[in-house]
Amino acid sequence: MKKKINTQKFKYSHLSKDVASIQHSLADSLTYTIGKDPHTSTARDWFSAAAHTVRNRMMENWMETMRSYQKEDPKRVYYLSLEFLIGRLFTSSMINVGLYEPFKQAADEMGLDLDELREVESDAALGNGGLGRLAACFLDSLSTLNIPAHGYGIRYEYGMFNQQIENGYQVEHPDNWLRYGNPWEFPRAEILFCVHFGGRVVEYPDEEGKIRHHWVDTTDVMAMAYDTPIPGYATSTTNNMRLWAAKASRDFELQYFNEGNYIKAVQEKNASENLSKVLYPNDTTTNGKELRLKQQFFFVSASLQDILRRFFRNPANQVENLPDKVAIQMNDTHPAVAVAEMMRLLLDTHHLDWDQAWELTTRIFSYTNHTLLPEALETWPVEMFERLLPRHLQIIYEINHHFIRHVSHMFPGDMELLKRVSLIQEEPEKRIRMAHLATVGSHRINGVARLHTELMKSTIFADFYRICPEKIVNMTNGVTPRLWMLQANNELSSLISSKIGQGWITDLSQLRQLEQFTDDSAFQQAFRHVKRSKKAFLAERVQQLLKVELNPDSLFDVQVKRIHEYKRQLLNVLHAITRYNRIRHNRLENPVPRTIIVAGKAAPGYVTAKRIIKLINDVAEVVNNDPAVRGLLKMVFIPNYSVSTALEIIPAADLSEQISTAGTEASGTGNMKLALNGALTIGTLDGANVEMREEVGEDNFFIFGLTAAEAAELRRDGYNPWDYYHGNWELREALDMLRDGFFSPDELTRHRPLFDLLTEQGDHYLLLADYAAYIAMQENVDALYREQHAWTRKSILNVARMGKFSSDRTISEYARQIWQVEQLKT
Ligand code: 26Q
Repeated sequence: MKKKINTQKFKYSHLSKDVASIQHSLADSLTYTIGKDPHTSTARDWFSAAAHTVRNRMMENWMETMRSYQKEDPKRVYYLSLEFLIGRLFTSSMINVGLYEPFKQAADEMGLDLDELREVESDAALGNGGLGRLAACFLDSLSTLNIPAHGYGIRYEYGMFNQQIENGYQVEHPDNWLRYGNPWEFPRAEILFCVHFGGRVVEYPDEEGKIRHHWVDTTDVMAMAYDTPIPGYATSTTNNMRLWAAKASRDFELQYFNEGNYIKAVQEKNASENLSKVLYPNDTTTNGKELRLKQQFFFVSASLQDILRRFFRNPANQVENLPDKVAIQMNDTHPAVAVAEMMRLLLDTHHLDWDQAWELTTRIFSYTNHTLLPEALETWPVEMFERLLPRHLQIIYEINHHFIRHVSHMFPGDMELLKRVSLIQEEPEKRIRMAHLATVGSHRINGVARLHTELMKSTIFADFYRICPEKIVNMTNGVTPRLWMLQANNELSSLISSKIGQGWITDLSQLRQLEQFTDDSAFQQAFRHVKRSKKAFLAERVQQLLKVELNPDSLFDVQVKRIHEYKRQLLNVLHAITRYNRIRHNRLENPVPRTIIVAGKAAPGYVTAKRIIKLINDVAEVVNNDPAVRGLLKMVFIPNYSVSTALEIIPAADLSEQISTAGTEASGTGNMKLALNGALTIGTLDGANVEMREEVGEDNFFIFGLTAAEAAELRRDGYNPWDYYHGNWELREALDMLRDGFFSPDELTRHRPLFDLLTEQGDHYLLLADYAAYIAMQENVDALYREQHAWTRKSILNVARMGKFSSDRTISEYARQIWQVEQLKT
């Protein structure tokens, strides 16, 4: 802008949050922004008007927050994540900015059905599962705690695929979530960074004769920012989530002239914009696709340029003070190339010497590990790096050189150790180990639950733990109570607030005050009433969707999470089959009606996971249609598990299935969401289950099965699943039904591969070893459920004692122990 703005003349109307003002805005938005009159408006038009009405009421706080950050220039946290599993923002935003009640009234008075409107919004499903949802919960907590923070990620045009079940099989459909526009994002066409790929490195001596490096002849892609405001709960702090979209660079246009090949140039332009096209839908096995590495570097490069630009905007900031103003958290190894990119910027652009650049880099970065599974550890072929990021490869080699020298001084002569910790894996082909790069380049690395962190120290990071024990710390996960209680379960939240006030919403440890009502029969009754109504609502949904009738008085037994062998949905199925056999052969004394609910997506290339989905649907089909079951058992697979469906399923659960093989689930967060909504947990001593049991008390938790140590020992000593097969006739009966096609009369061999997996192929996740203990514990579950009071008592105690698992607590720990950032006063 050439002319200076006369701020005297710059006056916007302050938007208040009373009912009349909301109604006025709705009318204005519909008329002036949407361009519709109320008689021809569709639900989507009204949703858009409503979203704009809410969004407008976040703008002042957002701008004020950004202004104050710029003015005060506090130390900031940058959360780098390839995934943000946000879900819908309409209700969350209203809750956080205090608009929920007046908006409801405003809508009611106008004859608008708020429930219908909110269903119009697409989920922002920019994540696979736990890791992506954790990032979204963290953003909510960062704003709520008034911590200066920025989320950085990719604006995928297509998020997590939509799952349809056709004939019992998973079919993936693209998630075109932006089709009708996204009311929460602000495109920032002027915030544009150039990201380089390919080319080559040239060395040249500078004026002082020092060797410098130029990365030249690159192919460039532009990164354009899209900003989404993230309001905290009951605070004015509104942080920013900045997602990058790929845009072709002008180079592609110039090529039209140079090469005279218009069509080819447009094709290449298109190809470069493919970078941010789609989220990779695998959550465990890393797939070594080049496009994925490009996505990683694309968002890392743009984010670091943005971070440094902001830092240098304050003339008082000098490069050596970077760690006083910048803390960067890497969500798993997906952004780990940031370590090399930061080094490149400090060395090649800011001309620091190696030691200083390295010291700054390690003080800035920290890394969160989310898995111990070896197949999930990211590595990239050196050859691919050389082609796409030749300068970064040089830098990684140099980092490795310095690190290996350091280790060899600490542990002279231990060549095996050097091989194990090297950033480069040599066999069978040369690959870069991203977890090693992230670890060496960070001052702190953390696990996501106590057991997980201890296993990091004793297994995959054992060598690093010897080299620098103080680097590995624990940050037990948490979830935001604003989404997973207030929004998911308004009824439960109101009941709680009526007893202990609203302090628990931002200080979840206050839930402990509920303990005094555990045996209060009026409270028990109200508590049960909430659960019953949530179950009835879910039953209605399932009826509409699947045409299966659920009995809301049966025990709702819920397993919702990605489908994976280690999470052992198959163990759940073995229990379902066993229960079915007991019912139809009248082997149950005092049967408790049960509804087994499963939901979750399988990675599209994960054949076994997809077979498990088909099996669940096949078993459900048989069980739900066998008159011998007499209403004592139902089984449903709810399609397309997502944040939105989670909000409907989780509050309706009586029992939470957390049954991974001990030592495999890093933390789990669904376990926390379910317990906070009053479900009792049946689970193994895995991930955060261990700490949940510690909090709620072992009498209030159904723990079964091998411990992580026992599981490791059993495998080491030679595990033979056939021993369990032959040693337990009910297990054998259930497995034989799979083998013989009992549940697949139209194709008798369909479930053979799953039978084989659990027998001949060694049952890697020890399902057969845990089967008997699991079945026995399910009998205890039934026994307790028969005693309504005893069950409700434990359910209340679970809610009361889950306060530790708020993401506010988690974020406070990161802020103090890793980032050293302060909560701002508001
Ligand atoms: C990596 C490379 C290429 C393509 C995809 C990926 C990829 C993507 C997503 C690898 C892993 C993920 C997601 C992992 C994840 O969700 N882990 C879960 O993180 C939760 C939050 O810490 C934990 O609670 C869960 O235990 C853990 O499984």
